[in-house]
Amino acid sequence: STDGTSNWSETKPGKSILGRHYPSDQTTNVTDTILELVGRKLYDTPNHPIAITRKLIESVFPPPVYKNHIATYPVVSTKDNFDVLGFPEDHPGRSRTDTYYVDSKTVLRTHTSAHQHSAFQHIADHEENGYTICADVYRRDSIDRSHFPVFHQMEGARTWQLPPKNHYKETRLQQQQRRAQMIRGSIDAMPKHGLEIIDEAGPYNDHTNPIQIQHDPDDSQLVVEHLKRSLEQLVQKVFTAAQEARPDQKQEQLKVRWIEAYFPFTSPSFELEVFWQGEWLELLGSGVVQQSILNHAGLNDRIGWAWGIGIERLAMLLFNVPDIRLFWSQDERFLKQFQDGKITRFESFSKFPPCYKDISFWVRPSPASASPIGAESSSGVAVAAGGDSKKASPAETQPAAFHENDIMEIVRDVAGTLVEDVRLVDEFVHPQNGKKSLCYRINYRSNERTLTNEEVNELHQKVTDKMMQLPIEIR
Ligand code: FA5
Ligand code: MG
Repeated sequence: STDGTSNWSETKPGKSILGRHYPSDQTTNVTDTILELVGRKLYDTPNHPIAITRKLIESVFPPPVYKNHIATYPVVSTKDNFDVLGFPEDHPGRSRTDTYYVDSKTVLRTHTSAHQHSAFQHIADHEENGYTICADVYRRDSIDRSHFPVFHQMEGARTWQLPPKNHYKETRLQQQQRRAQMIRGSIDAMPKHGLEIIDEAGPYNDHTNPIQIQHDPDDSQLVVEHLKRSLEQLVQKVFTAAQEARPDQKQEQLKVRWIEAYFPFTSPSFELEVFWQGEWLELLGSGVVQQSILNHAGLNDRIGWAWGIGIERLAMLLFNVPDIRLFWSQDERFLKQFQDGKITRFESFSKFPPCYKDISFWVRPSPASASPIGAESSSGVAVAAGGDSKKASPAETQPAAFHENDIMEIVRDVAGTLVEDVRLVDEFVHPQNGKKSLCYRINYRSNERTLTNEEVNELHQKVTDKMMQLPIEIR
């Protein structure tokens, strides 16, 4: 340019993602450590448990009713990831503490629902009824054996074009029966399962989990019943597969329950949980699709359901994998245990010793310093969010709020898969000055080898140094 300053887009550093370049801006928070995991295609790696699990889910939701898609490119617009799904402007899922922004308008998708709109349009254009989509997804999230910042989801949806209600020769009851029969027929066609499933949610709840006003309550309840029975088929298949893998041992009955949930893009909404290692583990979110979303895709005359499942979570149950980090392992002792089309019980190789390091600090008093401690951060469910976590810089007059996910991100960035979990172990408020003190315990432990003391000390020092960037005072 004429004034001698160089072109902004040439000098501004950026991110390269699968061959495309994105100039960074002040919103960018995606790290190189995360980008190293982009493009691994575990869902398409022969003999990998993620691929085997993907195929097992597809076998429960097969063509022609469900068209099975894979979405390989992980960068999507905020419009597709949030706006078209009805996320309100202030939804915590949108914040930089929860989501990896490539730039202010572009994110690494946080869920497969980012492709829901185009999948529904595809259905409309091709006169199909349903789909599944498998993809790698990305979230700034807590660190433990069932959470990893890169994971895999599968989304499924099914729609029905119900016959019109205004058939003049029929009574209202006859119309209702004919409409119901469409969905009832496919519910009855599913094989009965012998699982004991606790339904704590019911088909809807007027106050907390309502039927949409556009929907006939009978239609909505049938769609919910079809949704639940379909996903229970999947759970049954997991259970049977696990049993067949170990015919010598009687498998303990899986404990499974439905609970109410909230997503901006479904109502009523439900989550399915499984009892695993002494706790309820969330497998999936689901619900009756918001009619406005179907209408927007040209499916005005249809009603339908959708769900989104964590593939790792299901794979952990299927193969008895105790730690989500193992799916990223390149260790033959892990990889050689799995074979396409087979469900086998993973035999853990010896567990290496843990090394615990604590980090204590004062949180700068700030109006929005709450962190969603104990809540599953989620692309759907509204949890208390800590607001924006822009790195505090001298230029900033307003101190940024502390958010727990910022610690998680630093630990993942420094130590990658060498950390098993990070837990809040102590929290108190100073009686005089009202400042809050937090203590987090980091468990450094490799799945593949014994870490040396020096190595752990070095990692922990790096974590401590990087934490200086946060709006906290190390104690
Ligand atoms: C969603 O992502 C919704 N898009 C699901 C959905 C689709 C609802 C369609 C309704 C209709 P949620 O944020 O709860 O929902 O995540 C879905 C699943 O992903 C969770 O139940 C869990 O199994 C898995 N999951 C979430 N975070 C992680 C993580 N950090 N590591 C591994 N798995 C995770
Ligand atoms: Mg959830």
